[in-house]
Amino acid sequence: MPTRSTRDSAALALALALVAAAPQAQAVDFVLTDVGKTPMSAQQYAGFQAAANFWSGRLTDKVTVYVNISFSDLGANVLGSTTTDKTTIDYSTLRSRLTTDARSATDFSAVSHLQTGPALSFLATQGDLTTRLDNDGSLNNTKLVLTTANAKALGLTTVNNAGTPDARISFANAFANSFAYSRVNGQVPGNKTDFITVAEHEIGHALGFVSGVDDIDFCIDNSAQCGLGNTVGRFENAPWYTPLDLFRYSAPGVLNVAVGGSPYFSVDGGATSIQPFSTGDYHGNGWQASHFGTQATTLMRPFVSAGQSYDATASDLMALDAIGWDVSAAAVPEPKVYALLLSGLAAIGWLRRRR
Ligand SMILES: [Ca+2]
Ligand SMILES: [Ca+2]
Ligand SMILES: [Ca+2]
Repeated sequence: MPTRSTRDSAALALALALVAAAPQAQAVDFVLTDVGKTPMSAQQYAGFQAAANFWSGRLTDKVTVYVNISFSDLGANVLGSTTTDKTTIDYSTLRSRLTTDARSATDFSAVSHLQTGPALSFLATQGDLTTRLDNDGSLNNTKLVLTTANAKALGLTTVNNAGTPDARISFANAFANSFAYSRVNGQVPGNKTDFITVAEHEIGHALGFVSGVDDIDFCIDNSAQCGLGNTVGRFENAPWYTPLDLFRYSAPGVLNVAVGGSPYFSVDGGATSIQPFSTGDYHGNGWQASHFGTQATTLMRPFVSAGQSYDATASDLMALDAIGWDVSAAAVPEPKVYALLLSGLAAIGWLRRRR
């Protein structure tokens, strides 16, 4: 059965043929494949396509990201969930890729503040939930994990295709009727959750807005499930942390990938806080660490309230910029996005499923 993506490709090819003389802007391309038991309605699919188009309008890397999408049964109060394909990389290789990929002021600041040498030094949570300065050069210091989409943004090749997608994004059947699938004048009704906002958020995770702190947080209490023993040092000899974790600071010069605490996103070695991060579902602030904090309205904060509509803010774009995406210079968000304040409406969590 042809997928929607196949049909879209055909339509796109025709459109390109008709405007072949016009120069095409470079942009990240998404191949969406609906794999749900019950296929999405045309309206639902169009909502997801709008979210993908948003990112294509902001990111100029000439790469193709394969995303399988579906509606399925998710946990209570979970709107959407993303699982990603991942790959590992030596820290020194990652640093050199980030340096080669640098285009923006954010990038140049970010790479100039990266630690030198083959091994990172950071504050990290141990198996007994204590935190220590880990500068012992073991595998968790020298190797990192990144989503395959993030790897592509850094010019690395991966084996992904529609059969082995970069990400699988699911939306909750339970909320199918609570979502608004399109915006009217940029808004959704007060009693509806903006599907486009949720889809953009989940794509943000797929693109690499993820933290290894969540895996540590989970594996502290689920050692066997994580294939680990019970030693205090059980997190030492595997890669856990991500490119985004290179910008997780708790003070100037203090890289901090511990669960809990008060880490923030910084691209100048911790001197300036762009946004606080959330710090862990189980042993942190109650929200997965793969998010900004709850204080400000950002796309990558951990929840969205009914009636709210927003896209990536400057902070969200800066994070993706720093980890290897090329952000369009024209993509500076309108200042009004900062004026949105948390409403009193009940928040609904969203979840990045663990590996
Ligand atoms: Ca170590
Ligand atoms: Ca960049
Ligand atoms: Ca790039």
